[in-house]
Formats: sequence, C-alpha cells, structure tokens
Amino acid sequence: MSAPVDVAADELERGFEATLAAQRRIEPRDWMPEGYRATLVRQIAQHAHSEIIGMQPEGDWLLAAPSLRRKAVLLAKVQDEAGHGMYLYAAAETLGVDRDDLTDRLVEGRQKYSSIFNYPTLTYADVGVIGWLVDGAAICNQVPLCRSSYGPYARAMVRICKEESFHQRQGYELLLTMMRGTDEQRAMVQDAVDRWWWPSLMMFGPPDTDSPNTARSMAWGIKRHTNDELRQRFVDMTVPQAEFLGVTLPDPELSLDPATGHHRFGAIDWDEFRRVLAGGGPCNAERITRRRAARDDGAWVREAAAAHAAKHGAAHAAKQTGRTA
Ligand code: FAQ
Repeated sequence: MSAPVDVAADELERGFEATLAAQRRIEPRDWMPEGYRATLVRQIAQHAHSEIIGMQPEGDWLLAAPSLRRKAVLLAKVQDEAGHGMYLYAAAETLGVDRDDLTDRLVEGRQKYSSIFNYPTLTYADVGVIGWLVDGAAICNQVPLCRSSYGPYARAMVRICKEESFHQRQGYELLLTMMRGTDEQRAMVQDAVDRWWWPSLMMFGPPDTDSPNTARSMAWGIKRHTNDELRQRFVDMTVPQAEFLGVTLPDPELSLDPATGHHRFGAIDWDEFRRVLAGGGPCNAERITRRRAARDDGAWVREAAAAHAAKHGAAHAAKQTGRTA
C-alpha cells in the first residue's frame, strides 16, 4: 500500500534536486525536504535576530552623536537594521513559522544571534568601527547569499546588501574624519579597532573543520562559501583599508603570503567565541533583557494593529460583498 507514496516522495525529491542542479530558486510553494526548511528557518531567524539585537550597540550612541549630521546618519542606519530584521522575518514566515514565536525562541535562549553584538560600544569611535568592520564582514558574508537557493531569502539579501554597503562607507568616512583630527581621536579609533578586530573575524562562524552545518548547507545551495573562505576574503579586503586609514590591526602575525596573494593571520581565540555563544560575553544578558522588555512593552501596539487590521479587513469584505450582491 505504501509504494505509491514512496514513488511520489522520490519524485518530489528528484524535482527538488533538479531545481538546485539547474541553479533555479526554490520558492515557498515548492516541495522541500524537512531538513532544508529547518536549516533555512534556523539561519534566517538567527540573521533576523542579529539585525534587531544589532540595533542596540549603536542605538546607545544616538543621543550622544556629536552633530546633527552624525545623528541623522546613525539614525538612518539603525532604522535600516530594523528594516532588515523585518524583511528577514517575512522571509522566514514563508517557511511556515510565526515571527512572534521566533522572538520568543530568541528571548528564551532557544535561538542564537550573532556573537558580535555581545560586545560594548565604549566610545564614539566604536560606531565607526562597527560600520567599517562589522558591516564589512556582514557584506562579505551576505553578498554570496544573494545567490542563495531559497528565493525569498536571496531577494531580501539584494536590498539588504545595498544598504550594508552604505553602512560600511559611513563607518569608514567617520573613521577617516577622526583620523584627521586630534591625537586623542586617533587613539580612540585605534583602541576601538583593537577591541573589534578579533570578534569581527569570529562573525564568520567556527573554522570549517568544526562547522557542523556548512557541508549540508552548501550542498543545498543555502551557503555558497565556507566560513573560512569568507573570513579570508574579509581579511584580504580589510588590510589595505586599514593601511589607508592609518591604523594597526592587532595581529603581529598578519602578513601577505606572496605565494598565494592572501594574508596569513594569527590564531583566533575560539574559547572566547564558545564562551560568548554560551551566554558569557560582556553584554549577552543586557542585550536579551532589553529585547525581552521591547517585546513586552510593544505587545499593546501589536494587539492594536492586529485589531485595526481585522476591523479594516471586515469592513473591506462587507463592502466587496455589498458590491457583488
Ligand atoms: N554568532 O555550522 P556553523 C549584521 C552558530 S548581520 C553566533 O558554521 P552555519 C548586520 C551557528 O548558527 C550578522 N552563532 O553554522 C549588522 C550554529 O548554531 P546552531 C549576522 C554563530 O549556520 C551590522 C553553530 O554556531 N549574519 O552583522 C556564529 O552554517 C552592524 C555552528 O556553526 C548572519 O546571520 C556567530 N558569529 O554558519 C547589524 C548571516 N557563527 O544553530 C547591525 C547569515 C556560527 O547549529 C550592525 N548566516 N554560529 O546551534 C550565515 O551565513 C551562517 O549562519 C553563519 C554560520 C556563517 C553565521
């Protein structure tokens, strides 16, 4: 009795593999293996959470930004991050999950967000360094995701990457301005670079030898490069930018390998990475406490919006019925 079901399942699986092999996109209406769907939900949700939690470290500087122009730029950037979170939650919802549920999973510690946002922004130079290094790393990681095999994720990435590119430039421009300023400003920039360099390299995830998801995600076309490949690309891209800026990257082993054209770099402290992922970073508790408070404080807004939409929807339906009657 089970044979026709198996045949149908085989056919669906073959159709899915053929779509991937032809480099076509998987869309929400298409059949997909449960593992593919679960991997996408995990990655897209973590990505969305990172954008939303990522508003906090820079948001702390909105009131203290030193001029109206700097405030306007920073406000626009933080608002973009909220928008990125929204596109990504919307992409996750096409896979049959609910964004309220994803937020609950985040605040209850059942889903992750990027390790990078568990570090504090101690001076205004940190705002520039986040734009330069953190958005720079995000671009390296995310541009290939524009070719991800899942349509809604890939399309969200196109717009997000355009905005990330602006974010990186504003950070670099801020740092160039500070480096042309006083000795104290230059020291602030160097101090921020010293604190953010290694955590930025950790953003790309564990080394390939220790990355349980990479092989499967690449076979499914969700990821297009390994963690180490993208980390190397980021180092190669950033070293000349650091030279132009006039800062020193805090790694005595950093050097260009003439044989490969790539930069060699020192050992990353993976114990620190694991500690931060386990909740032991300098700001983990604070970030989640604030996110939980925002969820709870905003409940009445979501309820009111849902009630308004229901009322509006009912009125619209009644009007349509009246027209067709
Ligand atoms: N932090 O097997 P893999 C931004 C987890 S957006 C925390 O290698 P995978 C914009 C990983 O999830 C930044 N957890 O995993 C912005 C997995 O956990 P699980 C976010 C990490 O998925 C800028 C486990 O370790 N970007 O910055 C991290 O194949 C400025 C094993 O790892 C994205 O999310 C980490 N750094 O590769 C906003 C991009 N790394 O669930 C504001 C999309 C790994 O198995 C201001 N995501 N883990 O328990 C990806 O490309 C991938 O998910 C990776 C990880 C590359 C992050």
